[in-house]
Amino acid sequence: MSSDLSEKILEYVDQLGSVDTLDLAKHMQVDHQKVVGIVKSLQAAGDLITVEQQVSKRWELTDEGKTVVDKGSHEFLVYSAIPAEGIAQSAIMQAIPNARVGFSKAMSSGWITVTKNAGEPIVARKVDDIKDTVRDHLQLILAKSPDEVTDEQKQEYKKRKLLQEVVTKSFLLGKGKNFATSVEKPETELTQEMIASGSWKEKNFKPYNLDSLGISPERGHLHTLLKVRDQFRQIFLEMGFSEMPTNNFVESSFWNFDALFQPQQHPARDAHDTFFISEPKLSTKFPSDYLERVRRVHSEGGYGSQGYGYEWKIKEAQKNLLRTHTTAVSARMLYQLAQKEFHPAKYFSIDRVFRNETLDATHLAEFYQVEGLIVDHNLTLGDLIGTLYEFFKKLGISQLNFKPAYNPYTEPSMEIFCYHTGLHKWIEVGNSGVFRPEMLLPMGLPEDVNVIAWGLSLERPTMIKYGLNNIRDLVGPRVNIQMVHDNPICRLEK
Ligand code: FB9
Repeated sequence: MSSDLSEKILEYVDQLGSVDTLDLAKHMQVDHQKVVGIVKSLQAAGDLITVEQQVSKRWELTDEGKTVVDKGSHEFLVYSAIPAEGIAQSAIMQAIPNARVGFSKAMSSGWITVTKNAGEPIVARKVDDIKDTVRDHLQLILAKSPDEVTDEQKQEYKKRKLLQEVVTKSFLLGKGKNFATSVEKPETELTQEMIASGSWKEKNFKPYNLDSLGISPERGHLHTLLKVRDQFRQIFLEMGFSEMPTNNFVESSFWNFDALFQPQQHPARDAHDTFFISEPKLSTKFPSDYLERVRRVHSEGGYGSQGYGYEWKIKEAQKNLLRTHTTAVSARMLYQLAQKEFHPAKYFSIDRVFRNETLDATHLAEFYQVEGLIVDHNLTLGDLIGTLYEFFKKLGISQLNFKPAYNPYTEPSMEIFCYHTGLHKWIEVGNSGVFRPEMLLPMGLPEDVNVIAWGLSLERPTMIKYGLNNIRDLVGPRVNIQMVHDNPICRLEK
């Protein structure tokens, strides 16, 4: 089908020298767009033909214009509906379609009069007969002799939506420098036998389109969460933080709780909130002197603290669990830091934590915790607040509010809120505090060294960023892979 159509076109060009695609379409009784399609493929076949875009405008009647030609112009219909003795204006308005336009045109043409005395205005004929030039003009245009109607009249009828100007793009075809009446599909491959037979010499090869982009190879796509993780990583690295190693989901209660001065009877330490490990059930390797200091600060206090005054049990501390926060990793890092000659440090972690919580639209039994901490001499709550403003500014958040909170391992503690311009409301964006001396001093950190820290999740900002209301659309078996595929890279601050 198309190949002979294209050859038909080439024949026309051959006979006529140059031909317009509109006329071609008429000659060959095919849709103009189809001809244009074939011209495009002929163009791709090398310099077979020359193609020049033509823009032609022509006047065409609208449906209303066609009605006028059939029944007469609106003003003509109004005039015709007026009996010799005149008629009530309202009657005309009801009786004739588009009476309003017709009436005003008949008035402006001086065909009718309106007498407004006491009762209802009466319409009467002003002249005995009229000529419906509008109709005549439209008829001329319909009869393909538009030049007999002046341009301003055409503009007038266009304004009256009786006429419309149709712009048609077409192409003037001519003979190209390699014109032929048959489309010899250019070779796209230089094959071994062509080379062997030398037939390549008289073959016509399709020019290489060196600008064409290759097919983008199917490749994996970072999960949306990991795209956001990278953004957070970037922010921390820009602020001079270094990442803590978090590759240990299984942790001992000692580092997850005891080292953080979280008492052994704290509700978070029971199986309702924490996933304990049955195999291996216990960890036994702890720095014994440090463990002793932790036992003492829990049970008897010290470092200016009265402690909790309960009998601290090593068994409890040995229980393995799935870490409930990456603050356990922070404890390990701070302990290691204390074993060396002290130097200020800034650490961050972004990794999974596990909580045996009631599942709902925004909570799963695991989430990615983002945590930052700064260790230095005489750090204050002010330093923490200042740092939080710096951090959230890089997230595109400038309005923060702080609400006093409680964590077993920080005093003072603050929940962080931001005014989210997109959601037009204040939302909780994290938690923070100054680690307690009962946590730091047993590690061996110097007296005047303080640690400020804060934490948030990865899921919440990701859900807000990508407009997801249910965590299961972000994580888990229900995730629509296309969403991961199509989700643009994440610019948190945007
Ligand atoms: O992520 C949270 N909210 C959030 C964060 C960013 C954000 O960005 C938007 C683009 C603007 C939007 C929302 N939250 C913390 C607040 C709430 O969602 C909260 O309901 C849920 N929290 C999780 C814990 O749920 C049990 C988020 C998670 C969380 C909470 C606290 C910490 C870490 C994660 C912490 C801590 C901490 C405190 C002191 C010292 C060290 C760590």
